[in-house]
Amino acid sequence: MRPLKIFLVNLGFRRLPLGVTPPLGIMCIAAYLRTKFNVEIRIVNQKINNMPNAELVKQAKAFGADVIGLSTLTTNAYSLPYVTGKLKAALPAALIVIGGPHVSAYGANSLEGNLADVAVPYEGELAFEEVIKAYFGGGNMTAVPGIFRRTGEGIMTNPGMIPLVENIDSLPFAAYDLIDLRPYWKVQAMALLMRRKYVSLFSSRGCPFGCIYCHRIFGDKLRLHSARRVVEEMKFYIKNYGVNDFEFYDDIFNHDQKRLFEICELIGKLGIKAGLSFPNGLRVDELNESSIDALADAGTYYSAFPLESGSPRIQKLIGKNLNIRKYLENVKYATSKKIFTFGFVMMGFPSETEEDLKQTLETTCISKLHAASFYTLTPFPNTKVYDLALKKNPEKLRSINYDDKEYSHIRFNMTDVPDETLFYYQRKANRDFYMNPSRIFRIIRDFPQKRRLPLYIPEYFKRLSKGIAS
Ligand code: B12
Ligand code: SF4
Repeated sequence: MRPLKIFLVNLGFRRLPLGVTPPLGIMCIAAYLRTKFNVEIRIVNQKINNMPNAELVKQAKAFGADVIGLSTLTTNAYSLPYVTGKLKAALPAALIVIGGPHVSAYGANSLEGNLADVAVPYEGELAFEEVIKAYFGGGNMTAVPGIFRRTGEGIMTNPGMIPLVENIDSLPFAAYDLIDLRPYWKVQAMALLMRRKYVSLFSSRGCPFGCIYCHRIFGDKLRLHSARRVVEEMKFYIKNYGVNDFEFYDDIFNHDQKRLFEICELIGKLGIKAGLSFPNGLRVDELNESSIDALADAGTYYSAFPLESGSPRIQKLIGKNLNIRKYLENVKYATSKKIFTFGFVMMGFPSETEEDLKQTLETTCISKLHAASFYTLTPFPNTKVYDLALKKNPEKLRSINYDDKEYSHIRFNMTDVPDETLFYYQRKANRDFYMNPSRIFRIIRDFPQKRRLPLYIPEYFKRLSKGIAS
């Protein structure tokens, strides 16, 4: 029997100054499906070369896809009507499945306005396997729990929860062999770095915290790869791709301290000078001097240090409940270990007051962070903050256009203060935080790619004028 042809796409375009990362979601799906079926898989990451939608469709047709899997964030989902429409016309017999964070956010609504057949929210491996079995193996599509289906009677939701992989060590390594890594080494990754040979890794799934702005794609139970498995995977990439630099995208890499120490110890035994970065952040108040030492000794040179808010009231409201004192201590210590510390800060929460904004500004300015981004809250559907904003500010919420939005250019105001006040504090934060000779000195001293620093100047000026010019 000929192999089933599966065409997997990471949708969306790369807009400067954003980076582009290996499409781990569809690479994990591909690696898993090929252990289950006789398949030929093609992976396309539209973001790496900004491949036009029409070209995407042409390639799927030339490949002769039986199944098309489209992975999308909400910001990229505006392509779905065009892409699924053209794919249906070009390959009428193919099964079109959509998945990824957008489906987790929009649920059954993710099938509205496009021609996809099935939508899979949350973790994809087991559900996609079941969908393929049902469609091609004479099974029953109504029996796959938690998915959304287009039927003659409309869009249906299957009862039950998407099945999750219990022991994630049983999953194969992401299918790096199905992408060409070289273009990724030339462009900015998730860390603000480029031109380095790296791979991206996910060493855990799920998160036990409950921040109100987050979807928690992988559920609320933390499932960990064992330390041994994490380092085996690193060894595999070192051997097969000649890399020694690793970007971890975990939601909460350091929650299990014992594992953190084990991983760092095993990395120490690899006999190479590894570079580690955590551009999606660490839970900073769960660090301490020993774990920071272990991370630094294992090669950590860059990490996001998410603060979100310097106001204890807002910390409580958003369910992050970060211990701000510990945050500041750990940032200081990590910075003293020459780890480049990048703060994530959000402004614009529902009910946020001028006093809260001031506290956030002051906390970031007294911190030893090297750099920080002051984002504006974007409430995504299927999060608690969305529901909160819907109650307080329904008109503003309905006017949000998510298409192609980028981190720092978003300007929604869900607070109780006027736009002028919110954006004044964002501009002031950018000004006061960076116009600090000691910080500028530390940035120049510790940024891993000093020659790139001038490239950030235009972006910095854009942020300084946020709310005035844009
Ligand atoms: C790396 C990353 C990025 C990369 C690009 C990622 C990409 N896919 O293109 C960069 C740095 C560019 C980025 C940018 C942004 N990101 Co981002 N990012 C991440 C991060 C940290 C890791 C993604 C990852 O590799 N995950 C690991 C893989 C294994 O998981 P996965 O992709 O979700 O795939 C699994 C399932 O979703 C599912 N699945 C995925 N695809 C498919 C396809 C099919 C057919 C099926 C059946 C299943 C399926 O199965 C997979 C395996 O179980 C996540 C956080 C997270 N926890 O995932 C946020 C996350 C994806 N980002 C998010 C956001 C909000 C953004 C921004 C919009 C931020 C902003 N305000 O500017 C921008 C988007 C800008 C743009 N215009 O594109 C949100 C998405 C919310 C949403 N509703 O879309 C996330 C989930 C963070 C969060 N907790 O809210 N991001
Ligand atoms: S710690 Fe991160 S992954 Fe966990 S709920 Fe908060 S934002 Fe989401």
